[in-house]
Formats: sequence, structure tokens, C-alpha cells
Amino acid sequence: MPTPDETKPRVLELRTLLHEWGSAYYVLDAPKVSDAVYDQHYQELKSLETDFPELITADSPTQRVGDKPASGFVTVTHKVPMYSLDNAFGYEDLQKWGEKLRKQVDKDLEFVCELKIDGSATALSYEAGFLVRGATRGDGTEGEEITQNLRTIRVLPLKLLGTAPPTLEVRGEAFMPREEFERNNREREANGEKRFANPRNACAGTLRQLDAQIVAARKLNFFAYTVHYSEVESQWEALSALETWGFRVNPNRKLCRNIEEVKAFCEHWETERENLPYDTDGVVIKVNQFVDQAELGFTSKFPRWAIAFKYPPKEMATQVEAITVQVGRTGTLTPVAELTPVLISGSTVSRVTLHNQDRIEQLDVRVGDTIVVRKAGEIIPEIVQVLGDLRPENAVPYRFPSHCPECSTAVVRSDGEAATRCPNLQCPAAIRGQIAHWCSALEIDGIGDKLIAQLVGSCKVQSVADLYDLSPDFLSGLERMGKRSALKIVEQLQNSRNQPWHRVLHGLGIRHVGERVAKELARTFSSIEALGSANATSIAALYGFGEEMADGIVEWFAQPDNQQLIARLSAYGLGLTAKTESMVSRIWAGKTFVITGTLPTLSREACTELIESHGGKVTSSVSSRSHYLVAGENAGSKLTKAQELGITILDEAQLQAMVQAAFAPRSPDC
Ligand code: 0OX
Repeated sequence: MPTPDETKPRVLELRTLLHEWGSAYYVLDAPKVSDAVYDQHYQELKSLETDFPELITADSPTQRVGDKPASGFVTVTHKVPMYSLDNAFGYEDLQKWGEKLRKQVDKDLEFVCELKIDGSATALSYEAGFLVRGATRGDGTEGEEITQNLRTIRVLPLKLLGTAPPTLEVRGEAFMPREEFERNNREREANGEKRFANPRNACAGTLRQLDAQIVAARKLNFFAYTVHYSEVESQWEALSALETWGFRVNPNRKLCRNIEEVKAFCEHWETERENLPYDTDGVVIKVNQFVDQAELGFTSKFPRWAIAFKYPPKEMATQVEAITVQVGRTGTLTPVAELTPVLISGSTVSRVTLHNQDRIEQLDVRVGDTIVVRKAGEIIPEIVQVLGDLRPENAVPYRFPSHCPECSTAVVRSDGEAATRCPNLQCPAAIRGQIAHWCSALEIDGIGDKLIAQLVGSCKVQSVADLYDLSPDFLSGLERMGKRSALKIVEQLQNSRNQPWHRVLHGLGIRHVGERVAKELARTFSSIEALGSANATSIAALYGFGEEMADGIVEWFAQPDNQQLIARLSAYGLGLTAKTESMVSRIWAGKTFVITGTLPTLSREACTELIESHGGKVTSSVSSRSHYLVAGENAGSKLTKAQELGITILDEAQLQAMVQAAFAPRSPDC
């Protein structure tokens, strides 16, 4: 455990940051970081202050109840303070909260779950049924009077429905629906104004407008969730009462009998919230009965009877430990930030792509920087922001390499292209990438990155065709490779020859030819020869494929190396033609085979497939019309008969050797 003296500099740094970010958010309406990143640093400070209470100072952001109202509006004092909510970050926190309350009141409690709307908390005062005053939350004690602005929100009743009590205090969340947020931002961009950072910020900024006309045009919305009225006895009743007075109350609410039901509600909305027309960052859970709420009371900052369950943020801050450069199968250099691992939306993120040289320069990301990372679409992490305020003094700008980190060839960047490439066609990194891509496209299991690195590193594999040369003996001599695994890999490779033509086409790794395009091309061009002899115009005309892609295909076929590759793959019996078309290789046309015994790697089906893919025919019994008998272990009477009839007997290796007879020469380096 570090000492207070060791911890103090970080505490001071966090305080300065949080003050700065808080002021940018509340005073300037121009957030520097997202709520999630603010929360992350706030929680870090809070946890350090819990470990070392002697470091707490009165000016720490953790000691503040709310934020000061900004000037420009009349200040109003809330009759009942507007409390903020304590947070539960995860189900464990939620469970603990529930248990603590149960102990305190010594009985089972009911809870009301409400979606936590990401907007601005607002207080409304009604007298004789009429809206007379509306105010922002401000610091919880004093807010700003914004009645005129609130009157523009169409869903807010200016006059209550039904019989109204003489005075009524209602609270709720004003918010900007997503669609309005997008529309307003489009409009702002068109007018050359700065975009709103998020709907919550857009709402807060709008409510502070001095011109109510502008507020009206922004089309805010409102959900009510609190009423101070002695006739209702629970939060559940309060929500229904609000509806009868004409307020919009969020329909996605639930009365729960225990924390398990609360948890189920939170879990349900964690994914469902994506489909809502407004932002919600969690669930507000409130003890239902007001008598129980009264018994539980308040801490100095929060009601004990309510909590905000926060969904795990989709973005987090972490540090860049190194910047590495990866060379892909097309030779493209991709810079990658290696990060201090951080948990985002349930999985650990330790690397994030920096895309290319321009993107690095634009972000000015440096080793040692703290960056904000977001999980886009739940899978691929992306960099959102570099927190310049946290940059160490000695951090130096990143210099993009001038030479390939793999083969030291000078890299090239064509005019108008974002990508920097290693032009060496024999670059080991590019070859490794091609092999990995081939195995993935043809569903060949068991050939992972480590094995690929060994195969390419030893020069045994220089192109995908070399894979079909690998013998179980060679493979089993490699590191961490048993005989069984070696046999399995060879079998997988043999089986890959049954893969359809479109998968093979995809596996070739032609630029812009992904899985979908390969399928479409394979439907039109029934063989590799047909595709290879098509011109760019006819390819481009198909399905609206772009010229760039068509040129890429034509260029690929024009390269002698690729011609050789096709010849070899064809000789190995890979599916380079649609199944109905005539076979590419006809080396065994007119020849009849019989298979007997157990072959070392090929299954009976795979062996049949291999023979047939080269024009041969497989029959079940040996006769004078048979040309070859392929014999494995434990071959019985068929072997004897073939010997009597003088039929050529082949083992698996000899059969493979016949296929491989048309091999192309090796690359000069290996
Ligand atoms: C919301 C929301 C906010 C009443 C006691 C403390 C907070 N953002 O949707 N606040 C509250 O409740 C107050 N409920 C909500 N649903």
C-alpha cells in the first residue's frame, strides 16, 4: 500500500482535473470529457480519499453537494432541497445497498425501478392548478428560474387535469430526444455553430437560453417522477397520480418486491435501452413506501432510500504504454496503441488501433498519454480522445516508421492514400497475414498465429500453396506439436480442398474482395480462369462494384506470382471452379481408383474428393478396369487382388506426389 505522501500528487492532480472538467461542463456548457470519464476520475479520487482521509480538503470535488448556478437568471430557493443520487456501479453495489436498507428497517422492502433519464432535473410549482414557476436543480438548494423556457415544452401541463390541490410541487427530467438532438446538431452545423456534445448537454444548454423562442424550436421533452403531495403514500402511487394530472411519466417502470427483481429490470434494460428514443444511463431505484423512505432518511448528500444503478460505461480512460506497428497481409502498416488493460462493457481492452499516420498526427497521441477508449458497436475498441491535461512532461511526439518494422524495407505511401505500405511482397508479416486469412476463409482449424510464425520463420511456408506441402512428420517436429495435432492439421488442409470456389476466392486475399464480394463474383464467374480473363469494365459493371475494386482484381491476376499460385492451388485440388463446371485439373481424367485400408491423413471421403477433383473416378471393387489402388494400413483382399491383376498400388504419399508434380519453384530467399 502506498503512503499518503506518495498518493498526494495524484490526489492533487485529480482535483485540479475534476475542477477544470466540472467548470467546463457546468459554467461553460462545453464538456471536455464524457460523464463516464469524469465519473472514473471522481471515483479514483474518492477511493484515494477513503484510503487516506487525511488528504481530504474542503475544496475537494468530493465534498461538494452540487454545483453553483451560473448567472443570467433569477435565483430561486427550493422549498424541499433537490437531492442527487448515490451511484451503484454494478450488481454487487446494488445488492449491498439492498441489504443495508433491510438491516436498517428490519423488514422486506418494495422498490420502484425507473429508467434514469439523461437530461436536466427540473422543479415545477403549481398553484390552483396552474404552472407558476419552473426552476433548474442548480446546487440542489438554489436553482435558476426558467419558467418561460419550461412553458415551451409541449408535454408539460400548464394547467393540471382533474381536481388539483391548491399547491403542488412536481419534479422531473427535461430531456432532448435523440432524434431532436440529431436534428438540432444538423442545424447547428449548417449554421456554422459548434455541435452539442450529447443530448444531456444540449438540454442543459437549451434550458439556459435567455430567448424562449430558441428553446421552443429545440423541442425538449419531459418525464415527471416526484410529487410532494400528502395524499399519496408511495412512489408507485405518486407516478400514477402524476399521470392523472396530465404529466408524462415514463411507462418503463416496475414495482419490485426484492433486489432480484430490481436486478432483472436493470438487466433487461441494459440492452433494450438502445432502442429507446432517448438516452438513459441507468436505473433509479427508490424505496416504494413513503413511511419507509422517512425512516431511512438522508445522508448529507443523498437520500438513503434511492440509488442510481449505472450501466457500465462504454468508454474509459487508460494509459498508452507503447505504440507498435503491425504489418497486415496487404503490407499496410497499422499503428496500434498498447494500453494498460482496462475493463470496458464487460471485456478487457489492452490495444486500440490508431489507423494510420494521419490519424496519429491528428490525435497527437504519445506514449505515456492518458486516452479515452470506447467500445464501438460493443466489439471493436476505438480511441475517442487524448486527455492532454494528463500528459507527462517528457512525452514526445510519435514518429511514424520510415522502414518496415518486419523486413526493414523502406515504406511507401502513395499520393492521396491514407495507408503506408511495405512494398516487399516477401515481407514475412504480410505472408503471415495471408496464411492466417486463408485459414480463416477456408475454415482450416488448428493453424494459429504461433504456428504460422514458426512456419513462415523457418521459410517452410512462403505462400498459402506451401501449406499443402506440409507433412505430418515435418509438423510433429515443430515446437509444441504432437503427432496427433500434426495429423489433424494435415487432415484439415486436405479437407479444405472441398471448400467451395467462393471461399477459395475470398481466401486469396485480393484487395477489396471480402466474403460477400467473393460470393457475388463466384456466382457470375464460374471459375478462376473466367474471372482472371475478365476485364475491369465488365467486373465494375457487375452489381455496381467500384472501379477501384475491379482494377484491384485485374492487377492481382496480372502478377506472375499470383499466376503461379493459382497453378499450384489448382494442382493441389483446391476448388477454383464452381462445382458444376468442368474441373480445372484433369490429371486423372478417365482413370479409375479403388481405396482400401486406413490412410495416414486422408479420410475415405477426403481421398475420394481429391481424386474426383482431378478428374478421376472412385469405385468400390478392384477389377481389370481399375487403374490404381490407393492402399493404407490393414488393407485386405483388395490389395491381394490388385497385386494379382498387376494394378498400380499407391500409398497416400505417392498419391499426393502425383498431385504436387506441377509445383512452382520456391521464392529465391527460401
Ligand atoms: C431520472 C431521475 C432522477 C428523487 C430523489 C433523488 C433523485 N434522471 O430519471 N431523479 C429521480 O429521483 C430523485 N428520479 C429519476 N427517475
